[in-house]
Amino acid sequence: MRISVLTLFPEMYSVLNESIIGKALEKELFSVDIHNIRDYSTNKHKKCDDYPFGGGAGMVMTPQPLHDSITAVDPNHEAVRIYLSPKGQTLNQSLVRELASFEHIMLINGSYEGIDERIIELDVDRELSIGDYVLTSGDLASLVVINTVARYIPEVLGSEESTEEESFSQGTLEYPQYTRPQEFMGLKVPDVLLSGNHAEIAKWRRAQSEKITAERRPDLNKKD
Ligand code: 4FL
Repeated sequence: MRISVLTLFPEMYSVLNESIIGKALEKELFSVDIHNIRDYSTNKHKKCDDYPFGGGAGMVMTPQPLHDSITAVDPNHEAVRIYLSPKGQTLNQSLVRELASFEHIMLINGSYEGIDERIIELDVDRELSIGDYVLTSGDLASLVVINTVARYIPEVLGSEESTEEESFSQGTLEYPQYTRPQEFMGLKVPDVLLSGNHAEIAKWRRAQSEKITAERRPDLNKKD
């Protein structure tokens, strides 16, 4: 899988060199190519934003650098072009799985005041939000998309991690986990987990998942 990123803040993506994602990129299990939208501005000062027609606060990203960077990186429109925006479809685990099935996605990042609407009309396939709040730019949302999608790429997660049993994968929240020691600050690990009875352990975990999901997230539908 290939993920192309168009941004005014390429340095924000240095976090991709860390942790499990950094390892996966080193191993070339997928690729991320970062493009600075400013490099495509034909303005003599490389300007990429301007005042909104009709007035109002803030600046709007101009269409030229966006359109030229999008078409330079994806000339034959082979990528699924995604604009990160609070107006978009809200990301969830099933949408992450869908995005992970594409060969090439492009993440287009605007500043918080947004981009010229004509770019959305001309060049964008989908608008995606990571939640109901406003960021200073789409870039942190793009990093969330990259991180969540990468976990579905074969071999990115080691054998100890799994996308099958975790929160949301069954449409439920995950059961509580414990590790050594068996007693910590007077608190004991539930006996069933030490019993070696795998059927009883599975039953307990299922019951715990259902209880915590009903308490905290009754809105989660069983299939997510
Ligand atoms: C994008 C917020 C995706 C939530 C400002 C610019 C945003 C965002 N999800 N805030 N883009």
